[in-house]
Amino acid sequence: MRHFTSVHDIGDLKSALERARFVKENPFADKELGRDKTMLLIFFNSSLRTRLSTQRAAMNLGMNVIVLDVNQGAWKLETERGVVMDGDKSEHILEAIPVMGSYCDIIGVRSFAGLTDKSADYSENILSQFIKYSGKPVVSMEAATGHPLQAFADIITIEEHKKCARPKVVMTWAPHPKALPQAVPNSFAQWSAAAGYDVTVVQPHGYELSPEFTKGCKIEYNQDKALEGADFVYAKNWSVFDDANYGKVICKDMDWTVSEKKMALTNNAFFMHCLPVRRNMIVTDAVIESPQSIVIPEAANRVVSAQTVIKDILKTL
Ligand code: SN0
Repeated sequence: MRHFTSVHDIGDLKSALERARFVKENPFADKELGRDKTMLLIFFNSSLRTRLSTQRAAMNLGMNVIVLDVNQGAWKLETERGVVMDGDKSEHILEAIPVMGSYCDIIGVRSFAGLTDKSADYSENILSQFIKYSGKPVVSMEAATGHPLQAFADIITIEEHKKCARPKVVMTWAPHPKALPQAVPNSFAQWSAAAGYDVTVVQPHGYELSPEFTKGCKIEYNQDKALEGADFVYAKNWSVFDDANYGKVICKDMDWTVSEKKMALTNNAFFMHCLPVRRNMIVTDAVIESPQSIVIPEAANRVVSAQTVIKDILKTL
């Protein structure tokens, strides 16, 4: 693997899950692999889990790690070519990216969707410039349209908890006060379908995700009906993908909050969320604190997914 930006980069998912299992059971087996190698983590947006788990994963592999918050202390970056730079942006990304690439061996990038220009977001305009100009392998740490390290951790978690070969997995939209990207639900839909689960995506009308990512998933609009018999409930908010209302919030219906009443419709399902989660918007206190909530082991598996991916890349250097 050269770059890691989607499920297509990981190869056969079954063998990737086996590699992940090995990494989880033997976290320090490859400490020599990353010796004298440096991982640079670039954040254009906030992070807790991604920052810590990716750093931990690289350290487990013996790497040095440098973390940069672009918005805290670095020069403000221009990302559009051809602009007369007479405003507040001091440096162009076309210089910044190759410079950053020259300081490291692998580069991780977090750059959320702007949610105003759909074609810029869906062409991954920031991530693709890192791939083009850094000269180094690039790992997506949530880009505009996907969060593959999260989805890989989610699948690892489902494999650890499932009680049948092909569990029913329901990803449900839930209310949130802000407009959030489609990256996490896009990747979860894509990876869980690739894992061969019986996947349903349920959302209010107008919130349909890109069919490119929900291929192989059943699409529903009635949450109660979708939740019937679910083995896993994956809650997430996202903003509108459709052209007319791209990036907007068009529904805040609190009837979509995952509550004990909703969980009672399921097959005693496990509750999952990528975190951070808005309690009593996305999910009630009672559900997230219940024994069926696996949000903490899910987050812990972020080290495992990141370490598996970084190890695969290190092996090619
Ligand atoms: C991000 C998202 O893509 O939904 C990151 C998830 C891993 N979530 C948020 O930005 C939540 C922000 C908030 O205020 O709740």
